[in-house]
Parts: sequence; C-alpha cells; structure tokens
Amino acid sequence: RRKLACQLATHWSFRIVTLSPPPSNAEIDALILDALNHRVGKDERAAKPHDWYTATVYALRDKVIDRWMESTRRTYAEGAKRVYYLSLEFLIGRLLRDAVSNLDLNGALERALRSHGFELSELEDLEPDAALGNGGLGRLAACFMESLASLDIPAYGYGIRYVNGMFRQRIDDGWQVELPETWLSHGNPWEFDRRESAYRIGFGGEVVADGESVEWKPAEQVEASAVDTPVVGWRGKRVNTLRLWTAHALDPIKLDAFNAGDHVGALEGEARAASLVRVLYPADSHRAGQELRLRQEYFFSAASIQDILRRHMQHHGDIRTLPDKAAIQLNDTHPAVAVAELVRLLVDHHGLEFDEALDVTRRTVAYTNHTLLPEALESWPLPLFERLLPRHMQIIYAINSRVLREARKKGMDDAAVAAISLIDEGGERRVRMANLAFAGAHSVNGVAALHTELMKQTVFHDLHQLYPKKINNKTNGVTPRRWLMQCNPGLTNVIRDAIGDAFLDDTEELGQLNALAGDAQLGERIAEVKRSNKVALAGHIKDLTGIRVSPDALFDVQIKRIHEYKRQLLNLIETVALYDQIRSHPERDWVPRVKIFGGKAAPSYHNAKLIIKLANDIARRVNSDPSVAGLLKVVFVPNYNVTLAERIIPAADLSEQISTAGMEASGTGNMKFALNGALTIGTLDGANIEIKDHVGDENIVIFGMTADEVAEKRANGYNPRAVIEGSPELRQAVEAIAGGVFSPDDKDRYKGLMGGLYDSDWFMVAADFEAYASAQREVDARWLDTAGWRKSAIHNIANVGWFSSDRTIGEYARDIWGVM
Ligand code: B1N
Repeated sequence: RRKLACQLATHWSFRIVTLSPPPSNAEIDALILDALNHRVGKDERAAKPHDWYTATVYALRDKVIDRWMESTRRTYAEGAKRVYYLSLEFLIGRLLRDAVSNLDLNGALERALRSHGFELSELEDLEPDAALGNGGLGRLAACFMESLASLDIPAYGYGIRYVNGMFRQRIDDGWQVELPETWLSHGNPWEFDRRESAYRIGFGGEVVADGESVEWKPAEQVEASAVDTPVVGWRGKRVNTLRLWTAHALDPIKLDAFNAGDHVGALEGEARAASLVRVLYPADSHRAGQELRLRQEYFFSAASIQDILRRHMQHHGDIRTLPDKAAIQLNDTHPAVAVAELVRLLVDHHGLEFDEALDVTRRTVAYTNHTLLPEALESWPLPLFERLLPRHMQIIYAINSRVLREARKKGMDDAAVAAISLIDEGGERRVRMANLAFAGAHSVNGVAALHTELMKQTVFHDLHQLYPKKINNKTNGVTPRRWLMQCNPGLTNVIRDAIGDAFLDDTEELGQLNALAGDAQLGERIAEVKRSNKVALAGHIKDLTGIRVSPDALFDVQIKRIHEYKRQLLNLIETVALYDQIRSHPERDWVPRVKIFGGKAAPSYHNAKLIIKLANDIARRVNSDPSVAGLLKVVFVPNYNVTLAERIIPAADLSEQISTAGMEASGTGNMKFALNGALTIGTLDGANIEIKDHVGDENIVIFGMTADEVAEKRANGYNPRAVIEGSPELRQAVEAIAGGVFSPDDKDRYKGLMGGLYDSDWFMVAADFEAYASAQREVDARWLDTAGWRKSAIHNIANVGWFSSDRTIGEYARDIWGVM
C-alpha cells in the first residue's frame, strides 16, 4: 500500500505542472458575461437561467481548454505511451460541479454568479445527466477516466455518443414505465465536434484474395466521426479526452433519388447511420443478442482502432512499436471485436505476417471481465458474425487454430479444448467473445479478489491452464472527488478540520481518522453533517414521491440496478417480516427505519419489473398503516441515476450489499457508502470481502452463505420449500405477499414470483433469510448504541481510502499498461 502511495507521489513530482494563477472574480465574471453575449447570444436582461448555465460552462471550458492543450502538447513532447480505454458505456452524470471542483473555482464562480442573482447549485441542477451507461460497469469507466487525468496519465476514453442514453424511469401506479432520455435536447456545451477525425466503417460484403494480398470489400459503409469531451483531473493537473463516436452516411442525401421525388429514400442512408448511435442497450449484466448491438460494438471498436493506429503512425512511424506506445484496455467483451480488427489492419493494411500481427495485438491489448453470469457472456451466432464481418471471421478462425494447437501441444483433452475454443460448437455454432478477448490479450483481470479467483475456477478454468500468467486481479475503486468531496462537502470539511488536507491528494490519509474514532466531538460533528444530509434527502423524497420521512430514523438504503441476484426481494421480504413483527410486538423498543429503494429494471426483465411493483405496493400499505407510523416507512425513489446517488449516499446510515455470494463481481456502490460513513450490511461477495478486511469485522455486519456454500448447496440439492416452511417469520411474509395482502387489486400478482422461491430459489433468498433478519436486528442493537455507531462510521470513512480509483488505476498503470 505504502509502496504504491510513494510511487504515485514520485510520479506526480516528476510532472509538476506550472499552474497559471487562479483567475480573479472579475476575470471569471467577465468570461461568463462574454460567453453569455457572444456565444449564447443573449444580453443580461433577456437571458434565462439555462442561458446562464450555458454561459457558465463556456466560461469554465475556456479554462479547461488551456489545460487540455497543454496536456496534449506535453504527451507529444514526451513521446509518452498512451492508455486507451474502450467502453460501450460511460456513466458520467453531470460535469459542471466536477470541473469547477477539480479546478478549484468554486468560490470564484459562486461569487460571480451571486452578483447576477444565481446560486451555482441552482444552475448545476439544469444540467442533464450524461447517462451513457447502465450501472456499475459504466460508472467505473467514468471514475477511471477521472483518475487517469488525476494521476497525470495520458489517456483517451473511446465509446459511443448515444443520442438516447439510459432511459428515464417513471413510476405509474407502482409500475416502471420507460421514457427516452433526451440529454442532448438543449445542446451540450461540453462537447467538441471533430468532423475532421472521421473513419469509414464497413459491414458485410466479401473477402477477395488475390495471391498474396487479402481485401475485404464491405457491402455497406458508414462514417464514424469524433465528438470530444474534456476530462479534468484533480487540481486540473491534466485534461484528457473522452472521444465518443457518432455516425453519418457517407452520402448524407442521395440527390438523384431526392430529385426523382423519393424524398424519404434519399435520406435513408443517414437514417440507417443514425440508428447505430441512437440508443444504449438498457440491459445490465445481460447480453443483448440483436444484430444492431454487434454493429454498435464493431462500429466503435473499428473507429477507435483506426484512430489509435493513425495517431501512432503520425507520431512514431513504425507500426511494430505499437505495444510500447499504446495500451488498449477492453471494458468487458463489448469491444472484443477490436482484437480481430487490430489483427486485420496490421495484416491487410500494414503488411505484417499473421503471427507477428497477433503478437503485436496481444502485447497491446488487455481485457477486464466484469461478470461470470452465464446470461451476460456475449456470444454471436456464427452465421450472423460471418455475414456482418466476413474478414474478422477468418481472422478469428486463424487465432483459434493457433490457440487450439497450443492446447493440444500441452496435452489438453477434448473437453478442455472445446472449452478453450473461440467457437462454441455445442448446438448452434457461436463466436465466444470472452474467449476471443482472452486469446487476444496479454492481461485478463477480474474486478475483486473473489471474482478473480472464481474466474480461474469457472468460466476461464481451461484458458487459465493454458495461459496461467494472464489472469490477475484489480479490485475496483471509485473517485473520491465525486463520491466524497463533491457530493458531501459537509463531511469533507469536518475531515479537513480533523486531520488536515493531505487526504485530498491521497485518500489513504483518511486512515488518520482511526486515532480519532473515539473522539465524541468528532462523532457529533459527523453526525450533524449526516443529519443535515438526511434532512435534505427527506425534502427531496417528499418532492419526488409525496412520502414524509423522519431524518431521525435509520436510513436503510438499497440503490442499484434491479436484478434477482442483487436480492432486492430478500430486503423486501424482510421488510414485510419487520412490519409484521412491529405490529405483533408494538411494545418493543423498535428502531425507526426508512427503507429506501431505487433502481431501474431492464425493460424486458419481467421479474425485475415485478419487484419494483412489489416495493411500491409494500410502500403504499406500510406508509398508510398507523400502527407502524413513526417506526417504518418504505420509499421507492424513481429514476435512480448518478445525480440521485450523489444525494442519497451522503444521507445513508446503512448500505445494503446483499447479493447471493459469488454473483456480484465487485460492486462499487458499497465503496461509496462506506466512504460517506454508512455501515454495510452485506454478504461475503465481491468487494464486500475486501471492505470487511479494511474496516474490520466490528464495523460491518456480514451475514449469509459464502460463495463455496452457495455452490455446494446448488450442487447437492436445496429444498427451499422446506426452508420456508421451517421459518415462521419467512413463511408469514412470503404467504402474505403471495396471498395478495399488498396487492388487493390483483391478489395473484405475486403468486408466480413467490412460487419461484418455493420451487427453485436460484438466488438463495430463503436460505439466507434467517441470517439476514438476525443481522438486521444486530443493526438495530448497534444503532441504539449511538456512540458505538458513530465510532464504526468513522472507522468506515477512515479505512476505505484504499478503494479510491486512483489506487486501482495505479495498479493497472504499473501491472498492465507499463505507464508508471
Ligand atoms: O460491473 C461492475 C461491478 O462492480 C459489478 O459487480 C458488475 O455486475 C458490473 C453487460 C454488464 N458486470 N457486467 C456488466 C453491463 C452491461 C452489459 O451490457 C454486462 N456490468 C457489470 C464494475 O466492475
């Protein structure tokens, strides 16, 4: 740990940037007014709040651009190796506060805007979330981009500029309704259109081989053109580029067709191109099997690889030095086709022999796996793949034949060879993207220690035997700028008063708080901040849902995508059991609780949508029952997104991380909650295990089966019906839900959902129920010991500095990319 911190520190001192002095209030004010007049085109009297927002971004952007150009020049001058992060998702959220805070312009901007009658926070609220991602995987990419800039690493993010990102969730009578999110409808002042950085992307057609050379003649082509967004690192040290591709027809309008009166047909090419970048696939941890998804994957991978090779040739002139100057990280298998594309360009366009091309590719590319769930592992029907990408199909066969030959040489048996193959031969033949990524990369990493071990034991067992050095672990992290300093300024200030400012540059300095954990005054100040965050959240909940909650109750929060393996259902059933218990034993000393849920369900995920309805049905019944008034409230917060997370997490007392052990690769919300002083109730899954190791057993509430126990129970037969019938509390709750107590308008609504628990219960809700319920009662006991709770909260804040994405990126930089 120390070693890495030292390395980071030396790394920084190497590259001390001479920062221009901070701009004065007058200078900022002049920049804003100039932007308002000359770029927005309004005078002060005509300008609406949104015009002021846009002008503020433009003013700030000018400061960002200076640093941006300086960063780029420095990279060129140093001939430095660049990191390329390829991801189909970047779940960014808002950018204004991030940029203001990282450039330390908060005070100056606030003063300038106040002189015009605005609060900065009021303008911040006008910015739509850039929600170009589903959940943890996309948010991780955004945290990584911020940390790369903060660590002064030259890096580019590559993705798609979706016109419609993650859908907006409305709750109608308790049901999720999906609406398109139109984040670009008022323009996007952060982005720069780079129409000159454009590439042709082909699909379909045929491969023509004449003697030596091979040529792919695509049947269709579209143009990928770049749209850049600057990414500002902490203290403005470096500004990197997030390059998102948009699509255009090569021929925007077919004039001959238009003139012949076919006005729609004339625009068909542009419409087809636009459909490529129109919408983000909204399934988290689930593969999207449609052809358009494969087209999106190839479109952005091919554009990115072409851009990387163009830049490399322009600066270094020799394609063989690519691995020394470029590190390409694949964020899951979504960009795995980049492996085949890179080999193709090296062979077909740069004239390398196949084996050398594969070697250059392998030394350049690395792959991160984010899930072992079988339903999320991407594979494509071979006929579809071949029709869309015939040359890539040939290359995949060629890679496969080399891999399988190596496997045979090692004496592997038929079963192992079949598991290693890039082609799944069981049933309809399919291209396995994870095997392609594994074969084409020099590093394959998991995102938490347990997950990495399970990779070796399960999905990648045989590939790991063949290439035992590839798999490595890089436990996820989150950026402390957004997830502590920006979202919780109150807590940040209390910490500064307590231990000084060192933690602002090295989150592990939070460890100094350990010595102060018993300090009642510090505990009191942190509790005051938590309370005021809860008051603010209570107000927001009232506005969003009409539900009144007391800031003195324990705020118990589960916010994340709705998925059966994440077990919102376990939490809901326990909520019902608690509701029963409070009504049966009103004389007991119950801890007042607010159960807060939030999250989106994939539109086609039936059970996930039903779980949302159940949360809302339970909320309606519980919240209107006077016998639990003041003791229990249930809230489903609609449209959970990054901005809502920034409001909810600082106000949470208890963080629910209760996935079936072995199924949550890492989790990153768990880290954000602990950093903001919430205690975790959780299973031994994903990064929870490492959080427990850091905060200590006394400062976290762990329950339930281990991953090994889950696997064993599944293998040796598990009878959930017996478990339910043997547990009066569980049985009561399940029967109440199944019998329509919470759905009097449709008594059978939850028959099927509860029936699934009796019959199979794949996610072990029943098996873990008793352990979970008693863990919750342990939480009650801890809460009643106010001093003990506060002490634990401080130990959580103090000990999760390691989960900074700066630490994670430091490890990628050193172990995988060779840039530090
Ligand atoms: O990636 C996160 C982890 O913290 C979570 O545990 C993990 O569930 C999440 C297909 C995914 N894994 N796989 C996906 C997303 C979209 C999609 O189309 C799969 N997301 C995760 C960061 O490591």
